[in-house]
Amino acid sequence: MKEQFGLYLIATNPVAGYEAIARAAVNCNVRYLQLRMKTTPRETVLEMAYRFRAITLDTETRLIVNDDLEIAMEVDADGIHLGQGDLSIEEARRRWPAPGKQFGLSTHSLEQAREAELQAPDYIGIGPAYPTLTKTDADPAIGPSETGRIAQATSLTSVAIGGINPDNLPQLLQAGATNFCVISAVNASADPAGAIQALQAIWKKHRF
Ligand code: TZP
Ligand code: MG
Repeated sequence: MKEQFGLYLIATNPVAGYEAIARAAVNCNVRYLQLRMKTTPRETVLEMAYRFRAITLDTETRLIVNDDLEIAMEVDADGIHLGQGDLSIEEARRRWPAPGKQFGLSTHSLEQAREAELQAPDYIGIGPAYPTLTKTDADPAIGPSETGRIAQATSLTSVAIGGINPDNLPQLLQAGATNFCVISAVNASADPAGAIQALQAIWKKHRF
């Protein structure tokens, strides 16, 4: 069953602070919250992952850890997000057999989305939909039409990502994207709850 939940939030360098953005996600019932601290020492990431676990425990918000399976397992997160060059979904599931854990995979083309169906992650990321400055090694943007086409073509739950903001979100949803993921549109805001609510309101109005 393809899930529809709207916003998937990644926490990376939030101007309001990591705990404030995590609390905002929980208060706004955001379905997925991913901790993504790529350039931070592992000890600090682990510490923050424990804090995120405490904030999201017994809430509607699923805590996903980016890249690091050991941290995800240690804090008993709800899942892990992996890229094309990371551990395979199969290997991650083998190493983390706890029931109900979510395994996400980034894809950048229809071909990769088709290939992902064979690996059966719980969801795929699709993008970058638009150019992004947040991920320095991001693939070239595939554009809203292609992002929407892949979201419609795949049998997997999907999340569009890359350069998404309140101005371009309607166009992306009209093109067929179902769920969407942002970093800067919420992390750059001093009022993360306000930014989340604005995006979710657009999603509710323009989803189909
Ligand atoms: N993967 C593809 S684009 C991207 C990631 C992690 C960055 C998204 O950040 P932003 O600020 O929403 O463009
Ligand atoms: Mg990765």
